[in-house]
Amino acid sequence: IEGNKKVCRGALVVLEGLDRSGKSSQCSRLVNYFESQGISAELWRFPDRNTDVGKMISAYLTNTSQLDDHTIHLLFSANRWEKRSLMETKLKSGTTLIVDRYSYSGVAFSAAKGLDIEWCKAPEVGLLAPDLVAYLDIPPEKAAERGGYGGERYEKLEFQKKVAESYKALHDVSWKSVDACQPIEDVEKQLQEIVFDCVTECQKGKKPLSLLW
Ligand code: T5A
Ligand code: NA
Repeated sequence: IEGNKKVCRGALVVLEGLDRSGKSSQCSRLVNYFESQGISAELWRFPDRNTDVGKMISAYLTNTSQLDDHTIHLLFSANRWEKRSLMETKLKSGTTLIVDRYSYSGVAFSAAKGLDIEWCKAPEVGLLAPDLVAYLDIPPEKAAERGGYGGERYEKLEFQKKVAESYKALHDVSWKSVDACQPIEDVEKQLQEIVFDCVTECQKGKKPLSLLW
C-alpha cells in the first residue's frame, strides 16, 4: 500500500465577478489560508500580463492600443491556452489553483459588447473546466464606489451593468454565489468553507478533470 500511494489531484477554483468585486483580495486570502492548512495552493490570474500575448492585452486594457473586439477576445483566450498544459501538470501533481478570472470573464465581457455568446464560448472549448466557480456578487453601483475604479477600459458603470447580465447567462451547477457586499472578512470566511469542501472532494480522487464547456 505504501509503495503505490496515489497523488491526490489539486482543485481548480475560479473566482469571478464584476471589476472591483474583491476577487484579487479574496484570491490571495484563500491561498494564504490553504498554505496555513498545509494544502499546496497557488494563485493564478487571467489575464496573465507577463507573456507576450498578455502584454498586448495589457496595452489594450490601459487604452494604449486599439484592437477589434474579436481580436482582443481571441487574445484573452490564447492567453489561457498558453497556460493550459502547466495548469494540468500542477493540478495532477496535487497543487490547488486559485484562479482570479477565467473563461467566464472572457465570455461575459465580450458578450457585453454585443458579440454572439456561442462565438465567444467556442475558443474556450477544451480548456480545463473549473471544479468550482465562486461568483462574488455585487450590484454594479456598489462596485463602482470602491477604490481605484475608472482607470481601465471596462471600468465604466453602464458597461459593468451589461457584464452583470452576461454573467447571469453563464451560471451552472459548478457556480456558488457569495454576497460580495459583506465586510471583507465575512466574504473570506464564507469562501474558505465553500472552497475547502471542493478541495476535499478533489482529494478523494473521485472527481476526474473535465473540459469546457
Ligand atoms: N477581461 C478579463 C476580459 O475582458 N476578458 C478576459 O478573458 C479576462 C480574463 C482586467 C480586465 O479584463 C477583462 C476584465 C477586466 O475588466 P483584472 O486585471 O482582473 O481584469 O482587473 P483588476 O483591475 O486587477 O481587478 P478588478 O477590478 O477586477 O478588482 P477585484 O480583483 O475584483 O477587486 P480587488 O480585490 O482588487 O478589490 C477592489 C477594491 O475594493 C476593496 C479593495 O480593498 C480594493 O480597494 N474591497 C472591498 N471593500 C469593501 N468590502 C469588501 N468586501 C471589499 N473587498 C475588496
Ligand atoms: Na483584480
